[in-house]
Amino acid sequence: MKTTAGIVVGFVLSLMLAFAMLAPAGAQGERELHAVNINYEGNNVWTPGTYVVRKGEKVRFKLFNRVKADPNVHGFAIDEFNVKVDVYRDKPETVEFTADKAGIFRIWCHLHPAHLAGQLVVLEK
Ligand SMILES: [Cu+2]
Repeated sequence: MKTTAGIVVGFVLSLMLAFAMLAPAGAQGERELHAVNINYEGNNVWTPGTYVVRKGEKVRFKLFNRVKADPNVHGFAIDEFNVKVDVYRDKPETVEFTADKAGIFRIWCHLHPAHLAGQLVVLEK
């Protein structure tokens, strides 16, 4: 029961963060997002789990690995945009790409595919 409540709270927080992330567009056509890898009740996840951008935007992800347990590196990959970055603990990385197609795209750890996946939502406009 406690775990279920925790998952619900985590999900709601992820949604809130995802919508918060949509608001602060930077320069015209650019969007900066932050993704943090954490261990939540034994699961490694990128949080927030869902990110929302608009088609055509230049997207800049700043990536932080805050997991204290080994391994000390986790992957951040979005296959459809040729994103594949190894992110070491406490060594932030940045990746940029143009969201040139709309849809829902999986974000995953290419180093440990069992880790929970997130998603990038690219709105048509
Ligand atoms: Cu991983």
